[in-house]
Amino acid sequence: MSAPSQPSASASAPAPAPVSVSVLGLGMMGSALAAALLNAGHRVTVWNRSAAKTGPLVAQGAMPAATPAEAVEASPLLIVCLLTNDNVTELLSSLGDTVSGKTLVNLTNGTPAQARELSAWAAKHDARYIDGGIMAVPQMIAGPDAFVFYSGDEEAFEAHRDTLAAFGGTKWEGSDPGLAALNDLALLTGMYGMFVGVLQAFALVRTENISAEKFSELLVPWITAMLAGAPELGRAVDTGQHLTDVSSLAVNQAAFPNFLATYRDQGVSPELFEPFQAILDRSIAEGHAADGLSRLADLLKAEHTR
Ligand code: FVH
Repeated sequence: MSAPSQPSASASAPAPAPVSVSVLGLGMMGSALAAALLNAGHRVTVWNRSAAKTGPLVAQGAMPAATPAEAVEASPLLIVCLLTNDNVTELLSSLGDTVSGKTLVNLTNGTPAQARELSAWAAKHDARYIDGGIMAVPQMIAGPDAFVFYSGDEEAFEAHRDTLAAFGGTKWEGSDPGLAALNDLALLTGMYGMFVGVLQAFALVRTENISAEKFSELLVPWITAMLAGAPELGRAVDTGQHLTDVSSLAVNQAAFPNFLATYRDQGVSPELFEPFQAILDRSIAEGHAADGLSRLADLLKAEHTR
């Protein structure tokens, strides 16, 4: 398995030779992907369950496929971007052996387990499988900040890397097909956790008619400064050295009831933060009072994996 790589930018690279690519699924994201391939000079065939969505892309030079099988027939490289992997499984089941000899790049959001299952399905049908996790919204595709995690068939990835660079940076995670989804979901976990805190803070300040937008001027630099400590926190998680002289779990556990009480007093639901009190309480009960917050990453693991 190769070492994870940094996203490689496509901006300064020479334009890759035009190739034939089929894009199956033209929702907001699939349409952005197909447009990026067209802009990069490739021959693009498009298919969507609701045929009307092919219109704008055909106007830009794409060829419409009337059926998924026609899209598969048209190109050696197939990009699939549907709503869920259940939709992908259903689509692939209808295609069967027609995918033989093709490279299938699945950019649908899903779980590592689903990616491994789809990879096994592809292998059974003599197709090469690459799973991807898109770290961008459709408007960012092909821009400087977009990148995509990839994992699965490394030879196929290397063969198509230049074409895939049309979407943004390419970040190879390894030959286990589940790794792209794992990294994707881990980054999004950090994002959701952050926004949960931001939204709770907004709800709290609004109870006193403080402008949430104005408050964000304090919040953004504060969160940014706190996040600068993430590598140190990560090191503690990696090494299991959780003892701290900064802010112990005992101190956090003693203070956290103030947060929950304030939410209730001010008429804000504590439902998103009560689980945090519960794990702080468990950390003390299990004897980790002198450790820092990094210990919680261990406590979050299912018992049999600790
Ligand atoms: N949009 C975003 O910001 C995020 C960014 C990160 C990656 N996600 C994931 O990308 C997948 C597609 O998302 P999307 O934004 O394109 O979603 P929609 O615009 O809702 O399009 C959904 C497409 O899926 C087709 N589809 C749904 N069910 C089926 C089915 N049973 N069989 C075949 N196709 C199906 C749908 O077709 P239609 O409704 O137009 O006929 C659209 O093409 C997703 O995994 C995100 O999590 C996007």
